[in-house]
Amino acid sequence: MTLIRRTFTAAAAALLMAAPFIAQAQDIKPRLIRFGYGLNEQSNQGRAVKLFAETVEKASGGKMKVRAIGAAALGPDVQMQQALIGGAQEMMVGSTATLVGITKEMALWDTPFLFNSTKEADAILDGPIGQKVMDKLQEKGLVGLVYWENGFRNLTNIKRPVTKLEDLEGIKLRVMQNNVYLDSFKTLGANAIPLPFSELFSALETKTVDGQENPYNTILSSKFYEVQKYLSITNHVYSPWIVTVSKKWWDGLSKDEQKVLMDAAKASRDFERKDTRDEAAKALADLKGKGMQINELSPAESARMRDKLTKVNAGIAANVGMDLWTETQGALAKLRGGK
Ligand code: KDG
Repeated sequence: MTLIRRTFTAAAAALLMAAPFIAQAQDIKPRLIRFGYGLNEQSNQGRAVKLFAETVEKASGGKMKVRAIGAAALGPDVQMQQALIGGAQEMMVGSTATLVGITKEMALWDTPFLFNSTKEADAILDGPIGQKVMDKLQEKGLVGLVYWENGFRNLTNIKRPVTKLEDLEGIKLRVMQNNVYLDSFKTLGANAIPLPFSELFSALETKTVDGQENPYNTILSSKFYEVQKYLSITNHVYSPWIVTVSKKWWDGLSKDEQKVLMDAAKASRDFERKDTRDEAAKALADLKGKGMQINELSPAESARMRDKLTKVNAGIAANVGMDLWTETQGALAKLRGGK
């Protein structure tokens, strides 16, 4: 046998011997998951993403690593959604309201005063109706895992306390990029201006807008109290967040990997809801301590707001589909002890 053949044979033998170790070395290279979100690391959103990351790494024995990337460093919700659809990013959490452009049924969750309590919200979102809406994402290249709680939204502004509907007249109010929010606040007389969350603080600071609406947790964690004087408690809508993954990427995972992610998503949902509610319970006192002037709409004024906003419901029902709308109203009536 010539020298060249002998050398080649020896090299081939060595490679064959090393193959399992190379394979094993490749095996331990962790699967990296980029998880983008819009609030900061200290927010309820950031704390829940951190817990999700820790749970995935532990459950996968280090074979799956989640890189939590907050403060909209990967872009606003709508940009991250496109990155997931294209497969350039693996995971995100964001508002269901910013998903309406992709899946119109998500507008169901924008309905003013849809839920009267977090108990109702959990029951519907985690039940068949929430799953049905979530499943609609798949035809658009996204997979919804769980809903988290953003929370009941309230108004802040620099002009005046909102004690009655007329006080909203002419206030430049930032809203999420979503037609229901736009229509709702135009109906209430505000000058509604859609902006991504990532631009909100600077828009408030430069007085490009006078006010905004968000749950207490976000007003606290995003330090809106530094640039807003009045907080008016309206609880005008319950806003969910939703944890989504790229379907392109999800479909390439093993069943075991998908189970690790789904189990961690459910654990993070339960953690996030409790953490958010605990924080919200003391947020008013915290915000008062930061100098905000707080008022609560009277039941009569709240009823006026509800009545005025039912005008948008017909548009939502037509948009999401009467079957889904009717099913939701029926499920809520049942929860409330109705027929
Ligand atoms: O990633 C930030 C989004 O979750 C955002 O939708 C939060 O409620 C929000 C808002 O007002 O934009």
